[in-house]
Amino acid sequence: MALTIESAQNIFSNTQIPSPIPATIALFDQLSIDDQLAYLWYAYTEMGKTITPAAPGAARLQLAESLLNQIKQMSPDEQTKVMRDLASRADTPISRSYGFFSVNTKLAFWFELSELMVKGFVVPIPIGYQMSPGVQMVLEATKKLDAGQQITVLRNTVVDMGFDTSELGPSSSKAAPEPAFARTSAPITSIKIDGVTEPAVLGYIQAMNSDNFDAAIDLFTDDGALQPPFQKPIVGREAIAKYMREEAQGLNMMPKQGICDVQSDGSKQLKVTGVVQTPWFGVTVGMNISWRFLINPQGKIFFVAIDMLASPQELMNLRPV
Ligand code: ECH
Repeated sequence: MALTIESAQNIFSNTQIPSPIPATIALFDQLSIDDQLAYLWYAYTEMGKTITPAAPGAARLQLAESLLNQIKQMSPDEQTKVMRDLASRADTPISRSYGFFSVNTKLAFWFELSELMVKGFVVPIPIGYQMSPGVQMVLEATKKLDAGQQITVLRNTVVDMGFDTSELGPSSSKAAPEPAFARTSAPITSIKIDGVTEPAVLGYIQAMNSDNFDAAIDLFTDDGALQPPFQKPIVGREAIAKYMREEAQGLNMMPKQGICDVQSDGSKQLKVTGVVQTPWFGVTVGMNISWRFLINPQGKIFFVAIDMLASPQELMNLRPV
């Protein structure tokens, strides 16, 4: 029987518990634009008391530099308008430029903007703002999440800002190559996963942990797919390679345990749970995740889905009860 992405997406779906992350983002989406910006400010500064992101490298900041310089030169009212335009995904030149940024450049842009706010070059949020009950409610919901889930909420809201450029084709300015992300610690390359000896899985983790995306891609079938958390599958080696270069640099993947079900056609379904660290927060934040692999009878990865776990208990939840 031919493997299909649709059926692959459903492997181990009975072991998945809905994550509280989309529920928190749904509450955020209901806030007014000013409330959304205020929420992000409070959530980010509150979080900053225990964990702070590492400063993005100069090469990455350079990609956002022109926008940041324009904003620095604006009046406080104009600065507030730019932030509102970004949050409401308005069609303005700045919001379009932002829309073309990669995920990490979007994060670097806001990182730098928050620094400029603290230094007084950019108007802080909120000016004379009274926290609304809605913001309070989303902040309360956010406090109940673990640190890995909290940074995912921040990341996903930041990624969604700016004009939606997905229908526009490539940016007219030449696409700058994605700058390298410095690793915060030596890559973890000796991989042992309780219950899993599948070479494609071990090879995948090892390759990803040393940013060797060519080696990781070689493990996929030509029509293979990778489904990042809360996203649709990215199909085909070229598209996966582009995604990895943009978004998977500097990650530390620490799979702990897994299960492997061999199917009658010789394909294998594996679920592996463990912890991933992002170079933004290094060892200070661990995200509990699972990988669901479908390996074809020839030992190639046909599909892998990465899911954020609802809770640490789920790390052990490898069998449907
Ligand atoms: C201020 C107020 C105004 C509005 C805004 C503000 C600034 C906010 C800032 C936020 C910064 C947030 C950051 C978040 C970083 C999050 C990173 C995450 C990474 C998760 C990665 C995962 C990787 C999984 C994968 C695996 C694979 O096997 C394949 C690849 C891949 C305050 C000014 C906005 C500054 C820095 C959550 C889970 C395991 C799928 C990638």
